[in-house]
Amino acid sequence: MRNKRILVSTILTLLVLAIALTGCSGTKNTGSGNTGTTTSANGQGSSSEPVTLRVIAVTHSWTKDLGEIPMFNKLSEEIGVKIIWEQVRSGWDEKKNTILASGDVPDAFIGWGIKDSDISTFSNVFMPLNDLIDSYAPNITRMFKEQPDVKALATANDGNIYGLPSIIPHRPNSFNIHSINRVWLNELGLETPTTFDEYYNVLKAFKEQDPNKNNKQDEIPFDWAPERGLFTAMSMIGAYGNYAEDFSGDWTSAKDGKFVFLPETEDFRKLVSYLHKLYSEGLINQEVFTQDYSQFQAKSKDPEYEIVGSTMGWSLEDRFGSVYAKDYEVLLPLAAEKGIKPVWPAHPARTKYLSNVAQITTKNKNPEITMKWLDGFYTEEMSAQGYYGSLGVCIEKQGDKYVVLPPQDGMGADEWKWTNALVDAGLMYVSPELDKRIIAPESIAQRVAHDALYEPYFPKSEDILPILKFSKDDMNELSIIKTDILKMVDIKWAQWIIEGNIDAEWNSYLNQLESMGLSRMKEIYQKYYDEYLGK
Ligand SMILES: [Ca+2]
Repeated sequence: MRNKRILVSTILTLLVLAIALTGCSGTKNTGSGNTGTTTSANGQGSSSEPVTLRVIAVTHSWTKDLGEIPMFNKLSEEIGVKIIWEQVRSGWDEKKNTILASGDVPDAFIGWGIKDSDISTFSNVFMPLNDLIDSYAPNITRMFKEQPDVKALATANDGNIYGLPSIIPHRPNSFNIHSINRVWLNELGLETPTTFDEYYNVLKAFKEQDPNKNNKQDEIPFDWAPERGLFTAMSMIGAYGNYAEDFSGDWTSAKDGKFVFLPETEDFRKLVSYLHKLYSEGLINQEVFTQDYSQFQAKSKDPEYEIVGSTMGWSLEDRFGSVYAKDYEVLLPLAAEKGIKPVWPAHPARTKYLSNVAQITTKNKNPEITMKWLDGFYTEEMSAQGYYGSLGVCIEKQGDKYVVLPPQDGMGADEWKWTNALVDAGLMYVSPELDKRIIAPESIAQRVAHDALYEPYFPKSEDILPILKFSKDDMNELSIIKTDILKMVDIKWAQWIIEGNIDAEWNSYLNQLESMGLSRMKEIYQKYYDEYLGK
């Protein structure tokens, strides 16, 4: 599994890859069922036949057939298009290159399918959208005017916009939460740990003292998500007081305006040594590197007993389900030693902005109406539904407010929204002003409150690596170097935590990174970072 590359630009990307590993069902097709007459709103004359568009949508595995989601059907009807959805819930990475290389591409992509690197590799497939936006997209134009930084994020190095961005509601600054079982701490009479040594002692007690009281040593003291990504123990590298990962999935960071590659730092070496000690004593899930994302999620929601003591993840509810979640609490950042002020990763631009949520292909014979349709997602009313789901089902208008309704069908709030909306794969513009008028459900309000607990530990802005936009050539070069380097980092990260021996191998590992192009990689990053800083 480690050969799977994770290029995470957003939480969505991580999740879709995680889901891809679960081997869920593949492509589904659904007609929108939205036939009948349309108005001339499409600008194509008064034709009664809607324009048919073939759209590949790469979504979360929980998302229902898009043709069954009321807000999307309403939009299609208003614009005068009939969407033939090809919805991909897993395995997209394996299909993507074949589709892009074959030339048999759809009229448009939406969701998580396409990244900057795909656009530069298959540049003849994607249409520059700048003129179409100017002429046919008043809502997107408004977003760009009000939020110029999101326009900058969407603009490629050649000045063109190939993929549309989004701004989503109710976002914390940090993706990751470190959690601990409060009931177990109470049961065993333990203090909340604040240092690595204290954490070790707590995990040991969790393992040995049967805190879930079933007379079995079934406790998993500490667990994190498989693969490089958002919810791993790499977030603990801030325990040494220096670095915070940037949540790119590439384990990159910054310090005082300088690019940093975390896996070559002393802090990485020390963190891995510490984690090896925990692993070798059975305090870390022994399957942490071989489990897939759904197994990781299933362990913390074991229907019989709480078995996970401490873990990483998006939220308490997401990790433990609504019943167990109340037994857990946020664990504030641990210090490697007493006296160190730890850092916890945060990256507001990555948590609040999405890039590349939609593209139009050069094969599309109706780009104007396609752009009108895409722009329709960015109206206030569609944007208010974009994250939580359709009006009347998931959200209710009360005056100028949009109130998120409770989940149905026995689902938690997360599952309910992922089922009924594109969420982090969606097209929307939630302005700061609209954000306040969308009234969050309790679980989301709680997630934002938990984020605030970490705020005193967030890195200063000079220590957050911004989202950089590389030229095609530099991106291609970076991509080749990073493929080799990250493959080796993945192998050594797992191997050293399981087997130890990092100190003996450290220098030869650094030499290997160097021979794979580490200096050149850092040079490219620094060049764009300097440009970003206006140096
Ligand atoms: Ca037990």
